[in-house]
Amino acid sequence: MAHSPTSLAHWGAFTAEVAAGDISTVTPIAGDADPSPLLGNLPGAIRHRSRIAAPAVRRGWLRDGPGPSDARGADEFIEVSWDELTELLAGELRRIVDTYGNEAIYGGSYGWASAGRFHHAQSQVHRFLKMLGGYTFSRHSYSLGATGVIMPRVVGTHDDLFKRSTDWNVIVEHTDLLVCFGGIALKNTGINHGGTTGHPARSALRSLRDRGGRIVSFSPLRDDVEGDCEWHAPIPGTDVAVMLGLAYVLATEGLADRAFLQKYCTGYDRFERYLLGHDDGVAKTPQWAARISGLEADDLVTLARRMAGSRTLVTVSWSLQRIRHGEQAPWMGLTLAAMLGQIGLPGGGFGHGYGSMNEPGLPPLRCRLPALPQGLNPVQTFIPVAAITDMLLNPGEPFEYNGLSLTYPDIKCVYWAGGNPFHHHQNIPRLRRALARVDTIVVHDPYWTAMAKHADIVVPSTTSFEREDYSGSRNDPLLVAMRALAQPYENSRDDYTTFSALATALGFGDQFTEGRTAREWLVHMYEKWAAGLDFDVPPFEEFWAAGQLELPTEPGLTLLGDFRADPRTHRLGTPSGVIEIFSADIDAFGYDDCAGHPAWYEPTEWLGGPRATRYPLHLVANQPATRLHSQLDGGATSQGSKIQGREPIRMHPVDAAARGLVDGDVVRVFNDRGACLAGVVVDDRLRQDVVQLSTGAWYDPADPADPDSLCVHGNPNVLTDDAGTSSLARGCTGAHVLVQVEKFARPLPPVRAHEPPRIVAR
Ligand SMILES: Nc1nc2c(c(=O)[nH]1)N[C@H]1C(S)=C(S)[C@@H](COP(=O)(O)OP(=O)(O)OC[C@H]3O[C@@H](n4cnc5c(=O)[nH]c(N)nc54)[C@H](O)[C@@H]3O)O[C@H]1N2
Ligand SMILES: Nc1nc2c(c(=O)[nH]1)N[C@H]1C(S)=C(S)[C@@H](COP(=O)(O)OP(=O)(O)OC[C@H]3O[C@@H](n4cnc5c(=O)[nH]c(N)nc54)[C@H](O)[C@@H]3O)O[C@H]1N2
Ligand SMILES: [Mo]
Repeated sequence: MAHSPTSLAHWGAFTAEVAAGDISTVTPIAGDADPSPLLGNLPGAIRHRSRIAAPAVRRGWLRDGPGPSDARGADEFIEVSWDELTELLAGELRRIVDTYGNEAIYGGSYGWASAGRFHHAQSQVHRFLKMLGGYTFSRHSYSLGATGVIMPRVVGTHDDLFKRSTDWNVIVEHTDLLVCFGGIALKNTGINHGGTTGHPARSALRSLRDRGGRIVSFSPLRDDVEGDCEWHAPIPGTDVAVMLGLAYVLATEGLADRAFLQKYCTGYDRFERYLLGHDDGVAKTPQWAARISGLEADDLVTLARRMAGSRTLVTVSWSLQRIRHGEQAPWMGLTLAAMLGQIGLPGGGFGHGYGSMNEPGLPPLRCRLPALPQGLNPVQTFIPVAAITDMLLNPGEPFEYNGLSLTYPDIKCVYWAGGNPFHHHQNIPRLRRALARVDTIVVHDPYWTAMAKHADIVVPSTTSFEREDYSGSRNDPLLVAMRALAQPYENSRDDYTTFSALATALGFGDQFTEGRTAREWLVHMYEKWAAGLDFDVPPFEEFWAAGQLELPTEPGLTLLGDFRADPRTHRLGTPSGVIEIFSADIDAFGYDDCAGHPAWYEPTEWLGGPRATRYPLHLVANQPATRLHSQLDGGATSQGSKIQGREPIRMHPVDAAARGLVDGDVVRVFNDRGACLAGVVVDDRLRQDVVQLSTGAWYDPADPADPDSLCVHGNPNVLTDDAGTSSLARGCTGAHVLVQVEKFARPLPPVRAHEPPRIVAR
């Protein structure tokens, strides 16, 4: 048994024992004070039965050639050699480009893939497709679809809200009142894109409390803040109304900081007219907010006064913008913080994403990281990332996005490497119908995910544990060498090797590889990076031997501290240079679902609306505590949470009793879009009428040929609505959906999600 040097996943750095070609035990690195439980999914990940052993082609595609097909997801596969795969795939890409043009390739290929600066699947696939002549691409993320559009317009940036957020140490020292909308869910802070080598959030919250700081959490789930806190459980999706109720108290009791609003903001007056009801006759009083949110008006009045009297940090989790009208919560959170006048003061102001990812609160690097050059995409056509089904079903149709009138392209080939749309996209029955209409779907993945099973050409990738790389992230001090822990599984290959062979077959091999092996790229990227730094780093071999390299960071930041200190020099990137509580640009778009100032809009999927009479439970489809998205769902930590093999659904005791349900029952969760099975966990740490079913259980249709089939495993995206946040951002709205739950009385169908599809001889 060999003990490895350090390696790394998006959820932490570790060493591993390796036996018989697989990870057997994992030990977090010594410096990580609060390692992620997700490390428990790694043992057995390399030789798991869901691995793809060899290149494979869907039988119907091989037989009939490219074209629309309803058989995707139900068909058998035929294994082919690498040479045959390269020839088939290169030929098909050439055919698409020659017949329809590069725009007909959708290469958005959204997804988290694995950590690693060189083998990062997104970087590889985008570099390859750019050199092929380009592809239709996607903008923004499922994570921050609404924030990514609204916040640059109103505060001039979205990235810096996380990258240059107020440091945990500043919060610990200065914040008196931490008012968190969406809690600070420690389960989520295990993760950081590109990996993370320390997890300070838990101890920061503890130290804050030790100093006398108070935490107020607005969330349907009590355990979104661990330990002592004041818990308010509004009806999900009503946070903006709650914030307006608080703002009303500030505005009418002389508690709003008018000097701050005058100097650092624009458009407060326009917003205040709305707040006080001068235009629509509806004053957004605490009583008004209480009627919508189900909270007590007096509690809001008291809290607003406390917020004005203390050093207060208002935080908004990312989940609050992954719902219909998701633009409003971060914009209104910022507005509320602006009214308190503490933006830019240590421990006060605004935060976005504490408890969503590890990054907020961590000091940023003072330098960039080594990177694989990407080149430019000759094709300009794009969609907002979560519009994939809309695009595939509506070629040639116009749509609105961020003030632009755009047209959906006619896609013939969908190319995916490093993501899983059957994890991330809403309304899977609709997605399946959309995927059925293209000519060819190509998927690179190490595992037989549902996306791989719905592909025509399946490319078996290695995992990051079977190759050499290094990784780091912009708010973590360590660049970590990732040593290969085992040989590539069966006939799998890293994506670089696949794309190199394809590029060679297509005539641009030298341009793609620049004549370098993967190892030579690691050295080259490192050396190029090192040459651009204003401090010295050791030569590559020395870094590689040491296993890690500590980089300088910028501790002690306060978000927008420099803007407050000197608003002229640190003018924001908004049209006015200051915070836009009213945006003339957004107003000019004339959208009826996103006006020029933050406002309350009734969502469709909420307990206060008409749909709730048919589907009376509000399902929170949040991030899973036991894995990263769908990754390693077959691992021990994830499997350990399942109930009779199904994903757990948490229910309030009153809701469970009303349906005759007890712990361990299997239920059918359904609405008019679809249905899935899940295993009941009765828990009073939820608001009544709320159920929680996290994302990430692999889609497992009882009848793979039927797009409307019951998912027997518990993927909430068979239920969610594929509606955008608004005409402004068209972000993902998968966080919320209304459902009904009933006992599943029939014999339990087997879970086959992690079994490979049928592979047949030619
Ligand atoms: N209902 C609902 N839906 C949601 C959300 C929600 O809150 N509610 N959240 C959304 C959010 S925030 C996100 S970010 C998305 C996440 O959606 P994704 O990022 O698409 O989900 P992952 O499961 O991380 O998919 C990554 C895939 O990459 C594969 N992979 C790993 N390493 C490699 C590699 O080296 N090469 C290749 N080729 N493949 C590799 C993995 O096996 C896996 O299949 O989901 C979104 N979906
Ligand atoms: N363990 C783990 N951690 C992860 C991930 C993962 O897959 N697993 N994914 C990572 C990724 S890609 C992302 S983008 C981030 C996402 O970060 P978030 O979007 O913030 O994560 P969620 O877990 O969806 O939501 C956080 C909490 O918000 C609460 N919430 C939901 N709806 C409402 C509401 O209407 N009002 C209020 N007040 N609260 C609400 C839920 O109770 C939920 O637990 O997480 C990251 N962290
Ligand atoms: Mo995300």
